[in-house]
This record gives sequence, C-alpha cells and structure tokens, in this order.
Amino acid sequence: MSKGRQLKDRIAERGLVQVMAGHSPLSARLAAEAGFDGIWASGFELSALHGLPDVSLVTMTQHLETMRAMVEASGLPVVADIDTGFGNAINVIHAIEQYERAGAAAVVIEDKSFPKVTSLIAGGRQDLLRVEEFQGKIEAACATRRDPDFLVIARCEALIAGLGEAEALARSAAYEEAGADMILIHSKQKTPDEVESYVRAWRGKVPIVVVPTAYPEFTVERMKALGKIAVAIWGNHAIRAAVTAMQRVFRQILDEGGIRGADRDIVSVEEIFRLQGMDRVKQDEKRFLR
Ligand code: SPV
Ligand code: MG
Repeated sequence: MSKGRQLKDRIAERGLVQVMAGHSPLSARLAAEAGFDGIWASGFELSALHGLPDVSLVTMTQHLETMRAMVEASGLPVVADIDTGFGNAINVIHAIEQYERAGAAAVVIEDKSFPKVTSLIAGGRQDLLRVEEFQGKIEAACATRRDPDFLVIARCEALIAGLGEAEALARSAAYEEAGADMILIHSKQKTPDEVESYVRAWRGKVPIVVVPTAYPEFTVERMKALGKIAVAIWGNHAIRAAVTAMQRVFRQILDEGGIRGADRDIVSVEEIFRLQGMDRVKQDEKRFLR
C-alpha cells in the first residue's frame, strides 16, 4: 500500500491525524515511536538543523535525501514541505517525480514566490504568486503524480501576507479548482481566531490542514469541534525540543565541570543503541560472521 493511501486511510479512520515535524531520520523514528500518524519533513526544521534561515537556502537534494531517510526510519507517511516547489511549474514537475519516487505520502506547495521567506518571522517579505501562476503549479503537480493517492496539498499564505480572509478563501477555492487534495492554511496570529474564522467560512469540498505553531491554544479538541480539518501539523517542536535539551545539558556540563549531573537527566547510551538497531547487528554477527 502506498504511503499516500496509508495517510488517507488513517484520516478516514480518525477524522483528524497528527503529524509531527522532523529534521532527521532519528527524529522521525522518535515521532513514530511516540505514536504520531505521520511526519512533517519541515523546511524550517531542516534549515535550522543546518544552522540556516528558512529562506530557500537548503537545496531540493538536501531536503529530498533527508525526507527519504525519514520515510525509511519511521515507516510512517511523510508529508514533504517542498516550499515553493523550488521554482516555477517546471521545477514542480521535477520535484513531484523525485518526491513520489522517494516515498513521500504528500507534498505541500506554498503560493509564495521563490525564494521564499519563513512565514512566522515578524515583518517578513511575503510575496505571493498570481493565482493563475500558482494554479499552474498545482495542476503540474497533479498531472505529474503516478499514484492517485499521492496527495498534493496547496498552502495558502494569504493570511500570513496580511491579505485577509476573503483573499485567503478566494485563493483556496482557486487552488481546489486546480486539483489540490487539501488546503493548508497558515496564520501567525497569536490566537486561533483567524484560522477558526477561515475554517468556518470555508465552503470547499477538500479538507483543511493547519500548522498551529503560533497559537498554542488551538488544541486537537478545538480542531475536531470545527470539523473540516483533516491534518494537524506540529510544525517545529522536534527541533525546538532538541535545542532546548542540548542547550541545557551543554551549559550544565560546563557549569559542573563534568558529566555526572547531566548523565542523570539524559537517555543512556543503551537507549541510543536500541534506536540504532544494535540488537539486530548482534544477531547478524552471530549468524553470519565466521
Ligand atoms: C515548516 O515547518 O517548515 C513550515 C511551517 O513551513 S512554518 O515554519 O510555521 O511556516
Ligand atoms: Mg516550511
């Protein structure tokens, strides 16, 4: 069964699925063990992992290879954040061929111009494409996929760009018309009001995807009460959790002049062996090394 089908089945079963951000195969494996339904191959997280801003600097190849490794390490459906699709509709065609072949369940393409600027930054340059141009990119994506269950998700940045709900709804309808399987609506308001109002007003047939990173009050319960939302993406919690843990432990080791205190608070080396699959290496050594 394809990963796209797997994600669709999970949505049918649960109504709403929870997808955790990742930036590496290990983070994807941890998200799978924790019980998430899928992995968000986040451009923001991968950029941060490379110590770079999320402004189209990480290449398609870097993102694609990480995404492929995340599919393999987690076994979960991966929703690939392909930003603007790395250029125009021609670049999108190439990206869809590559991402589908690499095992993605879905791609999210946003209606910003290339190079993009990260959405949550205050005062960011948020230039949107003409609607027709973005429709062409969505149509190109849909025409290129081989598996009809491979999801093409159109991300509308009209609220991020400050263009208001009417523009966001009109753009979303145009993207649905172009063939998008879902609409991702993003907002950087500190409360869920803007997105909740958009969801209530949405008259389209395709479900909505949300990334409630800026407005933590938007709980799964609240999303379910609204209906229409099929996917919740927890957008940047893997990298933020990793940074929190590393900053704390690094500081502690320097402050305490050794690792004794830090060792009590972090996982054991045995736990890392488990995550690496060392058990299997031991078994295979017994079996095959002569
Ligand atoms: C990402 O995680 O790369 C996203 C979500 O696109 S956000 O950074 O909030 O725009
Ligand atoms: Mg992104």
